[in-house]
Amino acid sequence: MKIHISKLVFGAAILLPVAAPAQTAPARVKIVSPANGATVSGPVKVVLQATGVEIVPATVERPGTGHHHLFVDHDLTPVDDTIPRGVTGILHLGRGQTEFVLDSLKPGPHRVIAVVADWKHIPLKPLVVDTVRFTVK
Ligand SMILES: [Cu+2]
Repeated sequence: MKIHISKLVFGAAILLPVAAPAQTAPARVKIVSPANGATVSGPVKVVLQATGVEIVPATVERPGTGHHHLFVDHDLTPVDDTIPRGVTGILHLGRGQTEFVLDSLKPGPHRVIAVVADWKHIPLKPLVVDTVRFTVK
């Protein structure tokens, strides 16, 4: 058993230098749930997965980081501008959350767009975005 664990640790150590250049790989975001095209019951938990960018609270001013935003049945705002606050359908996950529960979606079709933006709430470039469409029954 001990041999197994040390082998695993050794393996991880070897992988680290290979994984490090991921910083320069293009950042991506994926809405893991709900699945595109799914029919779901409310409340709807949106689960986000980002790669190539560190998801942090909006208060962290550091390159290579950002926080999630959800556009719920709302078109994207201009990508060179600050994502507005206090707008129905636009959510800042400003504490660095990677999940958010939408508890007031009416039955019917919906669209959620996820965008990662920096501490100034300006979308990262190139744009880090994903879209799902789903139906609440
Ligand atoms: Cu924001």
